[in-house]
Amino acid sequence: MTSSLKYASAQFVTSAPKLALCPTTPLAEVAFAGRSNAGKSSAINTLARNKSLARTSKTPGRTQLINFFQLGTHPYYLVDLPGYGFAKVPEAVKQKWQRHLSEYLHQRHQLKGVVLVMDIRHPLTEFDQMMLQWADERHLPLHILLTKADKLKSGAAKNALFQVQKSLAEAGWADLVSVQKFSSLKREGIQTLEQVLDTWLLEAAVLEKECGVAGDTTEIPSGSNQA
Ligand SMILES: Nc1nc2c(ncn2[C@@H]2O[C@H](COP(=O)(O)OP(=O)(O)O)[C@@H](O)[C@H]2O)c(=O)[nH]1
Ligand SMILES: [Mg+2]
Repeated sequence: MTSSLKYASAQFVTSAPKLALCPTTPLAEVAFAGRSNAGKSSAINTLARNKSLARTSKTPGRTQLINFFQLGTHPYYLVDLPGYGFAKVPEAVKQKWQRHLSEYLHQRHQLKGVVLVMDIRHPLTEFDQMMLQWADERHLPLHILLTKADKLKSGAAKNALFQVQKSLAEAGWADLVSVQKFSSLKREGIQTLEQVLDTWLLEAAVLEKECGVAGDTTEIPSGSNQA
């Protein structure tokens, strides 16, 4: 199935260091969160079919801004959040970032869902669990990308997926959280991800239309596949 939204048309719009400076436009957005170096920016680039859109880095912790990418002229943003969990940063800076991230996730009303990116070889870290907790507190849907799946043999990757699903079920997260394998290198899993984002963003558009949110006069793209 092809996607209704034009992810390949994503373009950089702006960066913000914290919630108070994020764009105030009424666009619906989905945020990519995860440990530093997990593969967030690469996943956005893979989705956008543009290797140089979001800056990727071999040096963890360099991106400390919230980066907004708009889908062409559609009223939607993909948001690249700063990574957490990198070691070489003073504790005070880590605390500050954790606060900014928490504020964004708890209070950003344009946020319709979180894509939590994890290295398939190191899933469900303590920070990842905190993100799950924060999303749950707001009843936000969350989709886990187990990325760098190309680093494991097929059987081991399937097993990693199964183990994460099992842990989510045991922790009572299974209802609100979905999970898939992904590889930016092999471009594996793009369609599954697009379907999830389509659902979140197009549902948000329908709800806003029905509720008559001021300022949003944008058409919902035709051929949308929401239920
Ligand atoms: N093999 C492989 N490497 C990846 C994949 N995704 C990202 N990387 C590499 O992992 C490093 C960190 O990626 P980046 O997207 O910058 O991570 P971020 O800090 O979460 O935004 C870079 O060297 C990427 O080339 C993947 O799917 N497969
Ligand atoms: Mg990045």
